[in-house]
This record gives sequence, structure tokens and C-alpha cells, in this order.
Amino acid sequence: MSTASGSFDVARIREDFPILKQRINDKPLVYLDNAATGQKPQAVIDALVNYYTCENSNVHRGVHTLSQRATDAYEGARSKVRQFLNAADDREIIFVRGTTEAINLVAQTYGRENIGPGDEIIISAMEHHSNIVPWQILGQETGAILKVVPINDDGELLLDEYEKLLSPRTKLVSIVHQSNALGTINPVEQIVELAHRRGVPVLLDGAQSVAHVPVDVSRVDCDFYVFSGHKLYGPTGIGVLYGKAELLEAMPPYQGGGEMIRSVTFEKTLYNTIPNKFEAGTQNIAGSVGLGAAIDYVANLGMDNIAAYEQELLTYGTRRLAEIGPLRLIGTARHKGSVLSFVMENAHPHDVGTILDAEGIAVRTGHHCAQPLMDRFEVSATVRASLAFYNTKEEIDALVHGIDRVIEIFSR
Ligand code: 7TS
Repeated sequence: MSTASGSFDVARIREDFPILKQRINDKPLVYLDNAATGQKPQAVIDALVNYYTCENSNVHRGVHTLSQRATDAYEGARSKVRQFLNAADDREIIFVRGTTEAINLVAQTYGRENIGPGDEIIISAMEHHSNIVPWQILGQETGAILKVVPINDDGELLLDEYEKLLSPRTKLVSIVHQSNALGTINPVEQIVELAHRRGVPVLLDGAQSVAHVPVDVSRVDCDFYVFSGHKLYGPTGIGVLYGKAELLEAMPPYQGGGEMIRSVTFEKTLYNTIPNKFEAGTQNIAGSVGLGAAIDYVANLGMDNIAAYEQELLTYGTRRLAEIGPLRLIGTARHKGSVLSFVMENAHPHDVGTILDAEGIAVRTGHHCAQPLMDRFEVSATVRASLAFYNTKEEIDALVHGIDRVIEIFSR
């Protein structure tokens, strides 16, 4: 495999991912479903095993040695996330289950406290359902209204339209950093700047971007940034809500229970300070440790190196797929991450996915939890190949070969 690219030795890197050695349907696995979830390097698997083997205990609760070890591991992971995002303070990092829970948390706490009847929340036409539905639920509860920034045929946000939507009624902007279905990377600094000029806070959905581009919340100056550990090559069931301390401090709690309190009587409860105020009950301690190991892993490779290598793959993949006549790429933004979403003449995406699976190639087919976006492109579904730093040009060739199989079968 000719996989060395600059300082990026992909053949070496692939050795770190045991699952990639599998054969599927008697073919080498070609895993191109990274936008759904990333595979886990051995270092993450080892961190989970080590945690349960040597450190497992509950956190913040005991004076005993194991409890202190578990607390150190949990708080150590928080510090790693803080550093990775370049946030100002560990207290601004809240552990949650994932992106979905983080957005629901903001909707149900910040939203209920600050957004009332007739107030407006701006989202975009390319949002994942988890950045639509929580705001609709809030709207049903409070009478707030959703405003949607339109996109062009390449899948780029129309910034002029965004600016026009910002009004004295706008109370929050909640926009995806990198689209899961198109790959578009949005100009988040500009989005934040335009909102802040009018005093409007911005939440960025970083579910996709966090694994593919360097993220610096201090530079971007977003007010909330949310992501899931499992897309960053960490475990499932752990994710992060970053929020500016002054906003988090002013927000009411999300769930009540242990850990989030300072004192409880039957008459009155005083809440804990952040981040504990938002971490009711026993948390996914092992998950946070695994996420910390994933962050160490990608930080060691270098997010700039990862982004550069993935851009090289994207350029190659875009060129190869453009050569296929009966294939139409959906999502051709100038600035995009390593996502190749497409439809084919005569072949339904699910059939394409099934034929590719027979070739050992894992892609996602469907609406990608972005039904309004599918409506915008007048398709019901797409085939999506989403690439990670352990993918290779040879795997893109395998995809092209698989698509040739599809064309052959459907032309019979
Ligand atoms: N936001 C975006 C942009 C996403 O891509 C996803 C998951 C989520 C939010 C929700 O993340 P979760 O970890 O809470 O589920 N996207 C996908 C996908 O594209 N295929 O499977 C999951």
C-alpha cells in the first residue's frame, strides 16, 4: 500500500486500529462511514480496559485511594478537552452523552430561561435533526420561532440571507460547523461576528468538525460548542458541551440529583457550581477517560496534519467520482470536509449501499438525519462516503470499483 503522504504514514497509523484488519463478505473492510462514527485506536481501547482494571470507582465521593484515582482520571480528561478546544477554563467543559444531549441541555436551560414567545432562533437548512428538533420542542413550550438560513446549490450558506435574518427578536444562533450530509464547512468566525455585533449568542454543532479540523473556541469566540466523543475516535455515550463560564453560571440546572447540589433540605436545594451543576448522577467516567485517550491520539498526529491529509483524499475522491457519468455529487461547497455524498441515476441509494457492502465497503445511505436538507436537494436519500485519516486512495479506488459494479448490475 503506498500510503505515506508527507509526514503522514497511513500504513503505520492503520496498525493502531484493530477493526480495520477485518474482512467483510470475504473482502478487506473499507470503512467509509466515519461521519456516523469513527473507529477506535488501540490506545482508546486500552484506556478503557485499564480504567476498569485499575481505577474503577465513583468520582468526587470518597476519600479512598481508588476514588481519588478515578476522580483524577475524570478531571484529567476534562482538562484534555479544555486544552484540545483551547477553552479558557476547565469549568467550561461539561460532560454529556453526546451532541444530541448537549443541544437539548442548552435548549432546556438557556433556552427556557432566555427565549420567549415571538423570539427567534436561527438555524440553517443543513442542520442535523438534533439541531432542529430540540428548538422545535422549545418553540412549542415557549412560542419561540425558528428561522432558517437558506443554502445555494453547492450547499453553501447564504451569508447575506443570514445577516438579513438577524433581528432584534433573535435570541440565539445555532449552526453546524461541518455538515454531516454535505461536508460543507461553514464560516463560523463570520457567523459568530455577525451575531455578536447584535449581542446574539452562538452555539456551534461541532459533531463533525471536531474530528477533522482544528477547533479553537477562544479564537472563534462561540458561546457554546458541542460534540460527541464517538466521532472523535473515542467511546460512545460521552460528549461535551463547552459553554462560556458566565453563560453556564447563569443557566438553571438541566437534571436534578446527586453531584449537582451543594446542599439539600426538603425545603430548599442549593446548586453546585459549574461544571458539576450540569453533571447530575454518576457520569460516564470510563467514557471520559476513553475520550481523553482519543484526544491524546489525534493531538499526537496533529489536527493540521489530519486536515491536510483528508483534504488530499477528498480532492482525489471528488475527481474520481466526477468521472462517473451516472453519478451526481450532492454537496460541492468550496470549503468542505472529507464527505462524498452522491446519488446515482436508476439506482436507489439503499441498493447502492447493499452492493457496496457485498464488496466489503461500508457507506451510509439514507437521509442522514437531515430530511429538510434532502428536500432542499429534491432527493429522498444519498449514498455517503465519509473519510477519516486512516483511509487511503486505494480505498477510494475500491469505492469507484464498487460503483462500477452497481452500474453493471443496473444496466443489465
Ligand atoms: N450533529 C451533527 C452535525 C451530526 O453529524 C450528528 C450525528 C449529530 C449532531 C448527533 O450526534 P450524536 O452523537 O448525538 O448522535 N450524525 C450522524 C451521521 O451523520 N450518521 O450517523 C450519525
